[in-house]
Amino acid sequence: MATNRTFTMIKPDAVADGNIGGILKMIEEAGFKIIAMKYTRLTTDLAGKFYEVHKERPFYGELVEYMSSGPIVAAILEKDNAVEDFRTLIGATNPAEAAEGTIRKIYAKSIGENAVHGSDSDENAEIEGNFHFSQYERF
Ligand code: DAT
Ligand code: MG
Repeated sequence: MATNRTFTMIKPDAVADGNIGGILKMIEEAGFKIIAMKYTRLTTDLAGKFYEVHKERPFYGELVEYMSSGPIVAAILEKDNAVEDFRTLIGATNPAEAAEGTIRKIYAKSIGENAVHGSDSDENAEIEGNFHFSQYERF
């Protein structure tokens, strides 16, 4: 299991607002190496599968609709302690609670439209990276 990798998406609101460059700059300056990256758009089916763990939660429908509403940037990132360090860099789910200087504090609009995804465990980082990328798309 690759404990030095995590998976991220720059979400539709951040892409639409022209924040891809700003967010990637923060990610690179924090010492993450980009292993795989693509500009793509999730269908509602794919977004539903990606967030299947949240199926029973009241915001699931809204989340799936939002995540398929426009293009995203998906990426696999590498760094020592990647999952935990990336969660620290992005900040709390709700930007109102996110620490100063975090990506969500700077770029997120709300708890739903919160600019970026970050895996919550090594196991999910592996699953989520495999969801978006083949072995031939990793460098
Ligand atoms: P995180 O993205 O910080 O891992 P999560 O896994 O609990 O947060 O939820 C996944 C996404 O679902 C989150 O990024 C935004 C959305 N979401 C979470 N809680 C929500 C809520 N109370 N209302 C609306 N959307 C929510
Ligand atoms: Mg999560």
